[in-house]
Amino acid sequence: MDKNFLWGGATASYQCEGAWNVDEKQESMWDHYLHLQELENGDIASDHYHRYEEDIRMMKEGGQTSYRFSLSWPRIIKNREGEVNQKGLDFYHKIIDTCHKYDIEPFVTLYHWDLPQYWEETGGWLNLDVCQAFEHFSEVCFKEFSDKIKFWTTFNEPKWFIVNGYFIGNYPPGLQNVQKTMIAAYHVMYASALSVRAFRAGNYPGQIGVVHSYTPVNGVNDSIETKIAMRYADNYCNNWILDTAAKGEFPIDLVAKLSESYDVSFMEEEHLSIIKQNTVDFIGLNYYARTLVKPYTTGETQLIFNHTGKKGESKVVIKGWFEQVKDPNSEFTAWDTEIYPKGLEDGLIEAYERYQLPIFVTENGVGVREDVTVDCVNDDYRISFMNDHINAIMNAQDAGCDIRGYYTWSPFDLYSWKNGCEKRYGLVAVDFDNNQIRKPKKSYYWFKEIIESQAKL
Ligand code: BGP
Repeated sequence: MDKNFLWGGATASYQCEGAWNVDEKQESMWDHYLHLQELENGDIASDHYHRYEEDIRMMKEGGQTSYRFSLSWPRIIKNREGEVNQKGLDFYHKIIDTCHKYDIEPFVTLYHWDLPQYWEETGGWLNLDVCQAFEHFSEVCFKEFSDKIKFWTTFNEPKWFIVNGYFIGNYPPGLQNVQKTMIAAYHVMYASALSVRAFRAGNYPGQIGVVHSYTPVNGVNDSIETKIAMRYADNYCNNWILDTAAKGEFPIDLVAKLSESYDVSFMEEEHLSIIKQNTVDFIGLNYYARTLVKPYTTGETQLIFNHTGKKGESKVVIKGWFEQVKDPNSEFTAWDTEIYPKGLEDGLIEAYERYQLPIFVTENGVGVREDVTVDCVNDDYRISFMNDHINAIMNAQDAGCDIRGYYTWSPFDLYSWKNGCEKRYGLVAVDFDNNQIRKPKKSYYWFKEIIESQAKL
């Protein structure tokens, strides 16, 4: 690996900070939704708000060279008028300064799903005004932090929060409406371009990208029908984010297909030209698994997401488009995620060929139930998972891809959206029931050795 290759872990404000109503932080759509539904929430999470120093120090002691985290919009902006909360800015200055103190490169996400509830109340991502509000929030952050930050990203995983929030309905705002899914998706990609435009206009140092939940698509066979299903799946899973952010255009065949049944008049020339002119400098790919598809044959659209950790619950069928299938030869986690490192290698090669932009693997990890009361969690499964995925990255680099970093999800245990805290990804165990005690797992030491051995090459 190149000497400048970044090795680290990724988190999201809502999933780790806690302190949900401290220091004038406003309510986010997730606070509101989970409180209303009386579900396990991130009110305290890993209490990173108060323990960030310890967490970042442990990253350093674990050999890591970068920390990917998100800025909470409702912590920084107080209201729809755009008033800034100095205490919110101060908190992120402390995070960033602590990173620099430990020689850790901060890698910033502007939006990791915690929309201020005061915007959700006006329609959230269905409201075009929210795009301008996001541009304002971005500008506040660029002005405040850009002398300390080299790597920015606009959105984390547009596909995941839009599809879950507007199509499946298992995330806030809990809608199941295709027309609204399209509008929200479009607004998010437009907002991302506005943020890139503000970044360029301010001539800030550093680079800006977007982060995508990448699921490279494979087919069950080589038939024409399967190839068509694969194209539908690729448009649905990947292209509307990556093509739009990296090439400045929505996939033409996707728009044509959707316009047969839905109203696409919200796509205005002025927005499209802003999207066209404001593409990203790099792409961040979060990789957990691929999507294996067969042609759609029969039945209604069905999207079931496994939040219980009981194997076999999930299902993805998009009527007329494709059906996701499970490879009988693969291993799956209790939450139905396929373990398939080869998908990362193939996917990186495909993405690099297609976009010719530097790539960061911005998330990769495995979620499991673990007993964290022991001295050191023996997570050999995580070691083997990470090892195979890091090898996949090396293979892709050998094939000529420009890959600049690897972030595991996550450097320490966090709250997992709708799954609660029992689905653990961390290299450091957090005992949520016992004073938030942190203890490195076996994988933490293993990762340190990998990073150090790479640095010696
Ligand atoms: C990604 C998100 C993260 C994180 C991770 C694990 O999609 O960017 O926020 O949560 O997946 O997912 P989960 O917590 O649902 O298992």
